[in-house]
Amino acid sequence: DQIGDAAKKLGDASYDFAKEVDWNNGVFLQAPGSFQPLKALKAIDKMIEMGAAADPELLKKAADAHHKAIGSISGPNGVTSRADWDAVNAALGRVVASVPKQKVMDVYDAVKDITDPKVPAYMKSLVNGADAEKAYQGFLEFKDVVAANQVTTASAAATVPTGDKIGTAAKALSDASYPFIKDIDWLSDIYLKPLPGKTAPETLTAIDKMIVMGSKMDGNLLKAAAEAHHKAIGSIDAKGVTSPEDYEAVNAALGRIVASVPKQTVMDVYNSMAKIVDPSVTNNMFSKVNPLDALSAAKGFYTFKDVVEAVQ
Ligand code: DGD
Ligand code: CLA
Ligand code: PID
Ligand code: PID
Ligand code: PID
Ligand code: PID
Ligand code: PID
Ligand code: PID
Repeated sequence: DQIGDAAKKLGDASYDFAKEVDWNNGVFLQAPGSFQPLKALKAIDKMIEMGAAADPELLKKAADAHHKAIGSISGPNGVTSRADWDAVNAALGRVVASVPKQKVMDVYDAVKDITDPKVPAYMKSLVNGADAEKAYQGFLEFKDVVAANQVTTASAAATVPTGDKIGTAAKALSDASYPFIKDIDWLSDIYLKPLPGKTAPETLTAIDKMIVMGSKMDGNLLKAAAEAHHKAIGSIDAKGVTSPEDYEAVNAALGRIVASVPKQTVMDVYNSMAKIVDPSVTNNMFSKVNPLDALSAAKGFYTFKDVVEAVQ
């Protein structure tokens, strides 16, 4: 297709740049400017809306392309192979083309709103500047091909199951855990801190398992989960906490996407995360909330998971 061909030209223009970026640099975990959690949540909300509008098949293929690209990483900078670099760009270009232009620009504008104007120049200062400009020129040509292949209307909303066992169980889980949700400081910057003692390649291994799980999920249910998160963001209070109803809808939606993949795929995520998350992290989280609320939430989760497993 045209986007695939254009991605090869983009690769010619950008792979030198890609090799020069230090993908293992911890700076990419930082907020791209001053820490503004509510504005950052707005930007993420725009990404969620774009994801919910995207073609689920193309999202799945983009996830697969990333998984494959992680497998061909080499060298100290963590760069993927030339072929996989092109395949990722092609897959993302197709995702972009599957949503109306305005949804893409809304993401750009919202991210721009939390990005210090000095950040792009700083990024450029870490690589060969001429190669960065060559890559950007390639992006500008690529985006014209994407725009020429872009849909003009948004896809239909997801179908949300009703009266299913997971929906009923989600009510009990939500009742048991909402007090805990209210105890958590959602606007803290602690969630942007590096995991103690873990390198980027180690962390990427666990993220890879999530990518694989995402790729196996039922596309309609994944879309529904994104829509549920978007709705929940719309009802947050000043402390970032969503309403009980929207919280319940998020739990139901996530239970359904978990049930749509094999158990082992879920356990692969859990086990790889358990390897990189030191117990001090969990204990620190626990120390900041009411312990009885946390224990009630945990009990609710362990009951919920049996219902999910039964329909998995
Ligand atoms: C950039 C963009 C990269 C900056 C990276 C910041 C993004 C961080 C995202 C963090 C989000 C949170 C997610 C994580 C949450 C964690 C949860 C725990 O360098 C601009 C200005 C605005 C930049 C900010 C907006 C970036 C938006 C990027 C997409 C967002 C999506 C992704 C988010 C991440 C999540 C992924 C899943 O656009 O951009 C560089 C540009 O900066 C440079 O400016 C451009 C002008 O826009 C353009 O108009 C033009 O002036 C150009 O061109 C210069 O500069 C000129 C000529 O016109 C060209 O022809 C050519 O010759 C060129 O010069 C050559 O120099
Ligand atoms: Mg990605 C984007 C890393 C998994 C879906 N992703 C980005 C970039 C960053 C990144 C490179 C955001 C920051 C930025 O804009 O820099 N993703 C990244 C990693 C992983 C991952 C490390 C780990 C596996 N992503 C992942 C998965 C999905 C996505 C699983 C779902 C399938 N990701 C996704 C989308 C988008 C990203 C939809 C974006 O739109 C965003 C992005 O790249 O926006 C431009 C700048 C970008 C780069 C350095 C890489 C692109 C290089 C282009 C082709 C040429 C360079 C041009 C110029 C020099 C700089 C960019 C200017 C900009 C205005 C265009
Ligand atoms: C400018 C000036 C003009 C010239 C110009 C110009 C530049 C405009 C630009 C630009 C626009 C632009 C847009 C970009 C958009 C990036 C969008 C990224 C989206 C990320 C998403 C992440 C996610 C997911 C995901 C799916 C999940 C939901 C999420 C489900 C159902 C200024 C050059 C024209 C870069 C969507 C993918 C996993 C949230 O206009 O003169 O330069 O860049 O998890 O959904 O699971
Ligand atoms: C524009 C203007 C509108 C019209 C429009 C428009 C286009 C927007 C577009 C577009 C946005 C867009 C985004 C693309 C992003 C591509 C990102 C590629 C990332 C590749 C990576 C590869 C890799 C790896 C990996 C992880 C490793 C690092 C690597 C570590 C820690 C402008 C059409 C709407 C194409 C990250 C995965 C293995 C490098 O908005 O008018 O057209 O395209 O090895 O991580 O090692
Ligand atoms: C400039 C002027 C214009 C011309 C121009 C220009 C240059 C702009 C540039 C540039 C922008 C730019 C951006 C780059 C972005 C790279 C993003 C990489 C993201 C990597 C990640 C990696 C990671 C992980 C991971 C999970 C870990 C955290 C991390 C935990 C809990 C100035 C040329 C356009 C290079 C996200 C995945 C392992 C961080 O605009 O005229 O030159 O470069 O380790 O999670 O640990
Ligand atoms: C233990 C001991 C026994 C008792 C026991 C026990 C506990 C086990 C547990 C547990 C397992 C467990 C699993 C959990 C799994 C969480 C998985 C999260 C996945 C996240 C993903 C994120 C993503 C996306 C997304 C889609 C994108 C890709 C991504 C596309 C196509 C120890 C109690 C049985 C909590 C997938 C969603 C946006 C990466 O066994 O005695 O306690 O918890 O962006 O994909 O867009
Ligand atoms: C298990 C054992 C195997 C069998 C198995 C199994 C089950 C795994 C499961 C499962 C995992 C799982 C995960 C669930 C997670 C639910 C998470 C809910 C999150 C809700 C949020 C709501 C909100 C917001 C929002 C953003 C705001 C904050 C809030 C800010 C900054 C165990 C079956 C495989 C159900 C976060 C979105 C508005 C609070 O593996 O043997 O069954 O379920 O307002 O952000 O303000
Ligand atoms: C313990 C002992 C057992 C019993 C037990 C127990 C407790 C465990 C606990 C607990 C675990 C736990 C975890 C918590 C996790 C909260 C995660 C919140 C994430 C929030 C995010 C917010 C954000 C943003 C956002 C984007 C911004 C960055 C942020 C940028 C660029 C010990 C009870 C089981 C509470 C990600 C979205 C706005 C950070 O196990 O016997 O009690 O709690 O602002 O992006 O700015």
